[in-house]
Amino acid sequence: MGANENFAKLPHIGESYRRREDYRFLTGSGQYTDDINLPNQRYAVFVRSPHAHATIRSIDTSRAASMPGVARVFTGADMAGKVNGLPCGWLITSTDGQPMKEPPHPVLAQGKVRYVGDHVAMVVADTVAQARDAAEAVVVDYDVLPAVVDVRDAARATALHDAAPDNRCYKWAIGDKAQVDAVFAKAAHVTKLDLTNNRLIPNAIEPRSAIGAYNRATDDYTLYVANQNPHVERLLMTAFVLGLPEHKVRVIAPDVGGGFGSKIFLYAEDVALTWAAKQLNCAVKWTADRSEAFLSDAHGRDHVTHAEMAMDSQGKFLALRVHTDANLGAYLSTFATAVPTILYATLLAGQYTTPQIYVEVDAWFTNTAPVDAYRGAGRPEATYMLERLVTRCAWDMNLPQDEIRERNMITAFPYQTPVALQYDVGDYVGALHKANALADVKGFEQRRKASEAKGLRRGLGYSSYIEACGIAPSNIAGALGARAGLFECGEVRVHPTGSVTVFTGSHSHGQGHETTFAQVVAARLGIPVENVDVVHGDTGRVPFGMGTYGSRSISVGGAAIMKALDKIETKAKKIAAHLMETGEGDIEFANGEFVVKGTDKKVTFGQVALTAYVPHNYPLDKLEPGLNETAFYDPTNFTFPAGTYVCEVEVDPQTGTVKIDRFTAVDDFGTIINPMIVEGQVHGGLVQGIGQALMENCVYDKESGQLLTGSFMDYALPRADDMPSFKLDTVCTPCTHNPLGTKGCGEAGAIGSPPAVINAVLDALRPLGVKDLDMPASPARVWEAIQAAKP
Ligand code: MCN
Repeated sequence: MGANENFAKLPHIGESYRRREDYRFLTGSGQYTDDINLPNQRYAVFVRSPHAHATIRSIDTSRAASMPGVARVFTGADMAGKVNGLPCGWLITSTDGQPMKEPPHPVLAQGKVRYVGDHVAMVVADTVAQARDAAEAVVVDYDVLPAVVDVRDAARATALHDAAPDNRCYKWAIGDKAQVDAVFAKAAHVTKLDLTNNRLIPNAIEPRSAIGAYNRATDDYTLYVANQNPHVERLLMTAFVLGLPEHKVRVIAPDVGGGFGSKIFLYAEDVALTWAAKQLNCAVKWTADRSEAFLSDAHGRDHVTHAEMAMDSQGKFLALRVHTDANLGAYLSTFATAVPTILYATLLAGQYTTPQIYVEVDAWFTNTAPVDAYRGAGRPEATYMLERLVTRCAWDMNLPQDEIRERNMITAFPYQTPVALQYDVGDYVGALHKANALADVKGFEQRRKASEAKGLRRGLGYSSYIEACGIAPSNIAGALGARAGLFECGEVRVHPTGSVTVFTGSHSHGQGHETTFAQVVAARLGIPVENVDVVHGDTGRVPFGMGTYGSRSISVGGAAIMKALDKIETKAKKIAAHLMETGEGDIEFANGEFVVKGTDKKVTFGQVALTAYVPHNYPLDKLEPGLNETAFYDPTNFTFPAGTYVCEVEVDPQTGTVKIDRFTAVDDFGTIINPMIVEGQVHGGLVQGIGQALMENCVYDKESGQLLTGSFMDYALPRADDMPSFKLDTVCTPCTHNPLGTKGCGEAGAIGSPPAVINAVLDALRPLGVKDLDMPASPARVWEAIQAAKP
């Protein structure tokens, strides 16, 4: 199936339809997991570790178990030998000859706790209040051990796991070290940079929530869960943890109030609730409160990196050398191992022709919450590192930030990078020029002078990002050492009246799939968009699915639906040929009509659908009744959205306050299905990226391992009034290998924006002698950097 050049021209494509799902969300009639209540339902509360690292000497549940309303108190001992540990779903292969360490990750602690918030016991009672009271009555005797939270200290710290005595999970490298070293030895100039990518806490509006249910009559389980990929959740839980046949477990992810990656993973709570439902023969419900979410949702980022760029005397990039230490937290979360490797190191060519690249990653266990994918997952870390380094190179070479970028940008496609990926298409210079014009970069000097007259410093920052979306082609993921690739499934059910229900393995939790997927189907079949319904998030209704993350849904999930629609067209043509008494090769399909080539004889899509279910004089030996097709689509490559972001800030040197005055984003998402939804996605991503750059920071106490930013009082989320009015535009080079020509848009803003902001802040502060600054550029940090730079 090649790219459909004409797809973008079809009706419904490029139309800003309002999101049909918004009616139920805005009128309070959405159905989130916590809105669901089942008959015979009890409530779970988890006893969590107050210590970052400790041996459990004993757990006394006797008083808690006898308290009013308490059904049972479960501990790790109850599960031992019956429930396996949580698996890491996407393992990679170490490249240093040592096996990757995959220590056990018990659902409830077995003898040891490894981070504040680790699961120690689960109390199930008739009400939440009773469960909470009883949880406080569980007495745990801990022997506290030294904790480590900073990845730089991990190698020398007390071991968390017997399987990893030096706390290192793996070492992974890509590129030819000897060749890169040789280029560095002869380079005219080398620019070096040390930086930290700050740890973030995802904070979706809806906290995690789940209900485990069991039907003794049929021996079936149902798990309702706020989750982004119900089939993967079911597969991991049944095959690895509970040892159940998959068909005995139905996972339903109803309306989900945001995830940003944090709801992809199989969490301990989901397993414990499902298992307990059978033990107690009742439904067991749990909804995290916000404090639990801070402690126990998988966190994001947390890299420490040293990077070096070798250049010739004209600022042409010759080689890039990078070492990164990645914090994995206390246990391996589902996709954790892939984030600092496959999703990070392979992106380090960026938009540039750097011919030699060597990247080495050490991944470490620490006494912190597990770290996994968070909006962008590896790609924001790659972009932040590279785009900070490129701007530093520009300053070292006395070149404008845009000039050094343009000098090094890839202009011929397809382009094979030295770090495994092959970019199919792009227009990087076009996006840069458009961003310069839209941002009025020419007027910057004048605005800088105006700011100076007010005692303020003004700075301009660039970031030219690229990301690999449409995660993940099995062939490429496999070649990079991952144990699994990620295809997608779509089923198209045409009803006798010609309306259509589409079942997709993608999961919408704020991205508007119910609207955009309907646009795709309506365009392809030439029917009204209102005639298409989209079903997702239920293993009992959707044949299979890999879920939503890695901005994959339209390009992989949408492509699977397109493949099923191809099959629908093939069969529908046979039916049309039968109706018009001609050969199927004579039939053309366009705009919802089947026409006999070269004649005015035609039947509509609706007539064909009806005939499929009311087969009149049907050649049953050649044609089955019904019009219902399923397809699986495994992409041959990633999609590569790219763009240039330009940020302009004003900094008050007296207070360290940074104000974003202008922010311009020019992106290439290929063919755009719904411009309004895409704009919304970019806005959301930008806010998260700017939040990381200026405000958000997850901090653990170095000594005790306590989470210091465990509430919104300490963890600053950006608000609308922290944001400027964004200027957005696009360039368009349709993806060459999926039938829609689309590239993902769901993470771009969060990937491209942090370096643009920090580069702008540094540009403003350079005249004051400030050379470096880590995120978040909070007023205190900026002020301190200004003071430290004073002669
Ligand atoms: N789209 C389009 N044209 C394109 C590309 C996308 O019209 N060329 C539309 C799609 O049809 C879809 C939306 O834009 O309706 C996003 O599509 P896509 O880029 O394929 O991303 P996904 O749907 O796979 O969403 C995942 C992405 C990720 S990885 C994170 S993290 C994220 C994000 O989406 N989390 C979100 N956006 C979010 N938005 C909300 N509200 N909540 C989250 O948790």
